[in-house]
Amino acid sequence: MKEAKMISSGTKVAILGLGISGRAAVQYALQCGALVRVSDNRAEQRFVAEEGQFLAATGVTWEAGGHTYDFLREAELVLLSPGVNLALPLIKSLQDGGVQMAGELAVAAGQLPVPVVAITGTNGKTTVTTLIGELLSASGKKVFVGGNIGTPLYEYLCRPEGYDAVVVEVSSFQLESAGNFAPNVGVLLNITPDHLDRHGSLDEYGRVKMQLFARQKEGDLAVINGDDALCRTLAAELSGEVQTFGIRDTATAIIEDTLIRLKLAGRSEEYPLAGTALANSVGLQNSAAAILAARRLGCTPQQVLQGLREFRLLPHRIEFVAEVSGVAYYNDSKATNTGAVLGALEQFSGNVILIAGGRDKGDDYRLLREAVAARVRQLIVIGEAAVLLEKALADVVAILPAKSMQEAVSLAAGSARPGDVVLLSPACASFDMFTSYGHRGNEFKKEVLSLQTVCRKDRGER
Ligand code: UMA
Repeated sequence: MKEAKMISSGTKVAILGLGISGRAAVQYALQCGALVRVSDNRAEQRFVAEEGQFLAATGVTWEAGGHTYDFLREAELVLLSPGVNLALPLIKSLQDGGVQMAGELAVAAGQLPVPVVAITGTNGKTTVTTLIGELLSASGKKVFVGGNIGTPLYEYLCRPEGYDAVVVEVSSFQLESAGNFAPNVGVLLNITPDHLDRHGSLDEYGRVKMQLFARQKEGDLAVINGDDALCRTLAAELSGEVQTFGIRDTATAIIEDTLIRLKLAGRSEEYPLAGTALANSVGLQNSAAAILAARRLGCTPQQVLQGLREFRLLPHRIEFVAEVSGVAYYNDSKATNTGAVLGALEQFSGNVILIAGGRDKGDDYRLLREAVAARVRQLIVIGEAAVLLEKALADVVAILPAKSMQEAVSLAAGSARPGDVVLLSPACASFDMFTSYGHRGNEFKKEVLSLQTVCRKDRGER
């Protein structure tokens, strides 16, 4: 049921941060008839160069080079971009002055008249969001897929017509300002250390993740990873309906080798996934979560199985790039925390040449020690976190530093023997050397493919 809108004609709205989310917030607020102003921390010259066209087209009032109290206190409501840290003293001052704060989930709350599935977790969010979207589409539904995946929910709010369901990827940043947002199905995939530079501790990060379920009502469902100890502990506090997935026979969706067995309302359903892109430990967990959500939203077992079989993995997630001189190269640039790297290393039996490093997010790289000792023969470190990785792992693996992706791939090729795997799985953000994890992954692929060309030429092939 729809509730009163947070923004209506004449509401004074300030948007904090003009990125993907902020620009969509501006469009939505203007559509509602609000009086809109924008505040961004980019230096004015850069801000005008990057956003000038948008500012001119929308005609909004703006400030750049930082956020000021005087500019923002003119607003009744501040819409926060996910990248804005709520611990900023300015936010507290504005709240004390009676200004309301909201993120896109809070604005969307009560404005989503169709079933909503929201997916969070440290790793796998984008894959599971895409997968659930595809499973629902396969059952004939028109689905809006958005959120942290890259299409803000504001876009749905601007044009909601015709959709039968909303599937939204939700980050911990977004959950900090989620207001009354309550999905009909909330999915928690896993919790391992990430973004600790913002959340401060794993406990706090876990607490924020649980906000996904905080406002759920009777009839709503929480889907939780039953193999993840922290998820299990936190889920024990939930009072609503919970379904779990994992290898335990108490789970609602049990993973047995490459089969997923569902126990729903006393009936058993089987989803054999051998031979599909999802038939590995990470893929099976993601599939089990997606099956529970899709079945809850009315997809038939046949539609679900067909959708799972047709699913193709997204780029930069343990993506096979090429085989060069008997060595397989994999791009896992999306692995920006230790949990994701552990998941990737699990896919290989050993003889891994691992390329890792980038911008540190406060993760503890000692969590990698056991897996690296067991499976990695050579570690190549890049970026700002190189020293931290060396400190955490130098006594369990041989380490070489590289200054660029080209040097990293070249060193990896020099160390690798036929049968080895070269894996880019950085455990860090990309922004010290690249514009995004996608850029980093593409640079890796470019270097691998040029290596392949050189090797072919050396062998006299075309
Ligand atoms: N800015 C300020 N003040 C601040 C912080 C940022 O003015 O205190 C400005 C900066 O100039 C910046 C702009 O705000 O250019 C962008 O804001 P943002 O960092 O919130 O990023 P958006 O472009 O709006 O993208 C956000 C998400 N980004 C983050 O959470 C950091 C995107 O997730 C998301 O796809 C997009 O909204 C649409 O919903 C990215 C991400 O890295 C992919 N997410 C993290 C993750 O997946 O782990 C959480």
